[in-house]
Amino acid sequence: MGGRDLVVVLRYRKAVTYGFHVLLGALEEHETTTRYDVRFGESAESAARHIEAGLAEGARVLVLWSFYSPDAAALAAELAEIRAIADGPGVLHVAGGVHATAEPVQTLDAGWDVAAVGEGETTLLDLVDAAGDPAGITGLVYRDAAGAIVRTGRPQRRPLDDFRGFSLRWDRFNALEITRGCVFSCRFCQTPFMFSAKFRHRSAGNVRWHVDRMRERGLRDVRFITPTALSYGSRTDEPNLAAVEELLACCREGIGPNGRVFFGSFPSEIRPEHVSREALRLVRKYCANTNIIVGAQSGSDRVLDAAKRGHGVEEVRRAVRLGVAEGFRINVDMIFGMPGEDRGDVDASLTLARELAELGARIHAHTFMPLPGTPWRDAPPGDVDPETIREVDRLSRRGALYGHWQKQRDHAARLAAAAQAYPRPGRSRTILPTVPAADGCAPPG
Ligand code: B12
Ligand code: SF4
Repeated sequence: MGGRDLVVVLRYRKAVTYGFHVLLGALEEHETTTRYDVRFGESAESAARHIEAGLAEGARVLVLWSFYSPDAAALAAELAEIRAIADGPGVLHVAGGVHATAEPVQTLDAGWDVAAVGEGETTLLDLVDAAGDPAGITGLVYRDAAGAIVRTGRPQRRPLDDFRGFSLRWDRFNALEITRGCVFSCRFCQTPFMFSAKFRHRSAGNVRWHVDRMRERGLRDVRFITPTALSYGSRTDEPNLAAVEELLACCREGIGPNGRVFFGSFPSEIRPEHVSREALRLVRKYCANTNIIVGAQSGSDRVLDAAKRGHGVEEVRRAVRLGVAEGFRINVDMIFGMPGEDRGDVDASLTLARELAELGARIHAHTFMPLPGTPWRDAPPGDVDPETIREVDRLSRRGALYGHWQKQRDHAARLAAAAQAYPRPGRSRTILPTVPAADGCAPPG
């Protein structure tokens, strides 16, 4: 067991795993002189035990955390718990992912030693090469000995084909990321700000390599991570159906007769204006899903404009009708409580929800959350009045509506309080648009 320079402990939670799997996929192919080992801390207690063991072996211990904003506060409490059990100068807690990227200083103040910002592949490989010493590694934010914030800059954004989309060595599989970044810029969403406002697609050949490996391992279901499914292969806001067909055909063939391909269902939602008969027929031809998810977000064109969605309500109606006509079950994402939404807008959303439910769609209701890393980070938390809640409940009882929108109300309030505690330079809550503002799926998470 001895002779290791570095023990990498993942605080591995079932809720958020994909980012870690992608990082492990990059690590398994990386040649380094550092002698390291990776261990999975599936609970606070097991993470603490791995840290203790690493220290006992005389290794430096790099503890990696990956989480989204709503979990940040609870995990900060867990970090303190772990530190109370196992800690030492050789232990470095690094938080990465969407929250750490958007709020690095909040992350440090919450107790982590280092915040990793942006895409993590090269950052992690550099950290492993340096046996866990963060000094000078690009993509990090930390405090120096005097307590001043050090920012080492954003890591390079590399082509998706450069790294594996899951980990063979550690046997960790997930929906395959086929597209990173997004040309739309919906004000409630972090994706284009995290990964850039351009699409980067994994090539069909590279996707096929992954599908072949999955089949060899006896895995049967192929799913995709993408901000907007029908944008695969496109550089613009228009779909590229030829590229989509090439992708689906090669996955269908690769996974074999007993396998299944899912496209247009979570986590690969479809924008409403991209829904066409031709696109739906491609899904039916190659895929196993009988449902698709379409992002509507609001039944008010005014709110959609303010959110810079890049489509209107009519496109949503058309998408649902087409989907139903082609025999799909349609799930429609809607957000209640968006900034500037007034009673008339809420009524318009409820009317649309009822109309789509009549057509046979199911509404996936969300409460607006002012998410870090989005243009609406400083907006007031989404609130939903009792009357709307009653109507939404009626739709839920009919099975026409689902979602964690009540829980999201609590998240929203906490995020708004955190945003107020960390005002962005030059910004204040008063500059929020109460309505129109004119940039462009569903809340992808
Ligand atoms: C898949 C997904 C989910 C899945 C996750 C499944 C899983 N087992 O991992 C599920 C359904 C659980 C989910 C849930 C939610 N999600 Co979600 N989800 C996504 C989605 C579509 C893809 C995320 C992903 O895996 N991307 C691919 C991986 C490779 O990217 P990544 O995780 O960011 O990791 C990279 C970097 O961040 C970094 N990195 C990540 N971790 C670490 C750690 C270290 C140490 C380092 C160095 C680097 C690093 O390196 C990775 C490779 O470059 C994104 C939108 C998008 N297109 O990105 C939303 C997104 C992440 N979700 C979001 C949200 C808000 C939620 C929910 C709160 C929504 C809700 N229903 O209430 C919940 C919260 C769940 C929770 N407990 O935290 C937001 C997060 C914004 C924020 N600031 O928090 C996003 C960005 C969408 C949006 N609206 O903007 N989600
Ligand atoms: S909501 Fe979807 S389309 Fe809009 S910016 Fe986010 S990922 Fe892109």
